[in-house]
Amino acid sequence: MQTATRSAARADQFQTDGFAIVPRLYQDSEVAAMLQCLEAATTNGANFRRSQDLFAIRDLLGEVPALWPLLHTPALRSLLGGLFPGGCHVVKAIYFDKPAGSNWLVPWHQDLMINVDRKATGLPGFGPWTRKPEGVSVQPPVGVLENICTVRIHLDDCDANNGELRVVPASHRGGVVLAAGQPELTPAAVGCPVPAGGAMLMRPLLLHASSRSTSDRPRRVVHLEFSSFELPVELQWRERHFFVN
Ligand SMILES: O=C(O)CCC(=O)C(=O)O
Repeated sequence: MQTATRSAARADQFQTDGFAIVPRLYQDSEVAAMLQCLEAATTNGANFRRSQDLFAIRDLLGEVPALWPLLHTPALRSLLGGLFPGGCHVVKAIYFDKPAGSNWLVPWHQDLMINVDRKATGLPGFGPWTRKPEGVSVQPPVGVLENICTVRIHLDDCDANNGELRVVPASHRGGVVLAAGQPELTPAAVGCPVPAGGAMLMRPLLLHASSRSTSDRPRRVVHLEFSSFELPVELQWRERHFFVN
């Protein structure tokens, strides 16, 4: 398939199903540079979580700003240009390392919370609020979530054995799904294998989960959320570090 046709098919799938796979967004040398940068990062503070089943860095681009020039390639800009013609900001970034044999599993959920700089009570449609050591988060109106595109960049080959994401196609179109409504939807789930250097695009409202790893291979992912939405003046995105245009 020609590149333009492939891009159009991917855009259609993203629109309809709420996710799409880009098999090759980064070259091997670019992935190697990202891994080197992450390995050099310090591992202390509220944004770092390390156990035998998971190593995670929250506010990744605040903690490891040297990673951004490695991520922000012409290929990423071109991908995002199709989704946000007027430009967008990174609004959340997390590194997930699910090591070989990890027991870390993630049950079915939607990503409903955004990270903000403060609690601003009385904003219509915003809530509930949470306050954790790393900062304040809030569930915004559905329109804010519908504007976000998550790009999960895979640094290792990922498949059903080492914790691929499972998703329910098109489940992002029904707004917030209550826990009682999930069993009706999850039998339609599909697995999302992604090769190293590839990326998975998804809408935060897409129902997703991931399993334990039964493999001797790690599964390292850079999770980036992008948005062009301007929050009400009382609030700022807590991790709005970089603009892409
Ligand atoms: O990376 C995973 O396995 C799950 C991550 C996830 O569900 C999330 O970021 O919401």
